[in-house]
Amino acid sequence: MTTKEMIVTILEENKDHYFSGETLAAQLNVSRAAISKAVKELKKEGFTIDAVTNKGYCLSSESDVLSSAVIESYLQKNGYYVETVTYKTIESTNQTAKKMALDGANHGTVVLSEEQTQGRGRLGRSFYSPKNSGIYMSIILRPQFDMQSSLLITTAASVAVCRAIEKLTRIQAEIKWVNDIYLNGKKVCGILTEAVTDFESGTIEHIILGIGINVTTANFPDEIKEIASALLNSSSNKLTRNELAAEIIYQVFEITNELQTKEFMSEYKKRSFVIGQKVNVIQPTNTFLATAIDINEQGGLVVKAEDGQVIELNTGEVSIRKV
Ligand code: BT5
Repeated sequence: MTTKEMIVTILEENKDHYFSGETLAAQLNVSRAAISKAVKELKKEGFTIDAVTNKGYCLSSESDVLSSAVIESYLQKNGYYVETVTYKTIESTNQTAKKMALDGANHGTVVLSEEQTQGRGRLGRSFYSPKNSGIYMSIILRPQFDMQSSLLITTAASVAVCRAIEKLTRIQAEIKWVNDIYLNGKKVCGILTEAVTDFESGTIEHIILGIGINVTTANFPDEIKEIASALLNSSSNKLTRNELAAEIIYQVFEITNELQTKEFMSEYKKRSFVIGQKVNVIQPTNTFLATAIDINEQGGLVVKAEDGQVIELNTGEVSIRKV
């Protein structure tokens, strides 16, 4: 870690607490001039650091800048040593992560960005990703598990995101099959999983797990303002996006241990708000009304059509709307 990264990690983990230049210099074994120079650079990067004579430096509780050093530090405390890369702006973290995976990036590498200019949803849809208010990230996974278990990663990731949100905010978010997280009837998070398979062996080489969360996002564009919302109100928010991103990454790593046993499936069902609801099933060539009755062991949605026929829908090309 550079001096700058070490300072920001100390300050972010002790927000509103002052550290003198002398204390930081001694702790990091560098000169006070090096501390002062690093603080100046951090301010330029957007961190709100107060510098008060005789008290020292303090990161304001309003400061909320994504930082790889801070995220990695949170993860290390939980036993995960992975590389994270943070951009100010990028077309799509999934796209960059895919390139990095092809270039040999390690299992667990994470790409994050403050903003995406071409954030992607499923089936060619887009994901609105404005700067400074959301978390847009892609985790590269090189699965040790079989194909069937790998297919459940989106289902598992939805539970992992809910666990992280609940742990840090006590908010109980709900899941709309298959990949959306909802709060008070509005979407706050979407997940896009893309897998690269080895054609000859039929095994999965790597998975790009893309997660987009509206943390304090406001002013959604007209097309989505009725359906989209943010997880937190920016004025009452004390949680940093670094903490939330790190917790989500941690929960994703942890839940991959449940892929074979499928332990998380009962939690997925409990958190799912479509079971028992009337839904409109939208397939590429067909749309029909049905009642959602269950989620099967493969993460598929089991619906009962109006003619009584029970149909199991797989995640691929199907969308549902509540009616
Ligand atoms: C998704 O697709 O919701 C998956 C979104 C995944 C985004 C992440 S961000 C990091 C990574 N890099 C990427 O490029 N993507 C991933 P889908 O289920 O197809 O939903 C897309 C639909 O959600 C759109 O057609 C809109 O109706 C709505 N939508 C778009 N932006 C939204 C937002 N910010 N919040 C809530 N809803 C949104």
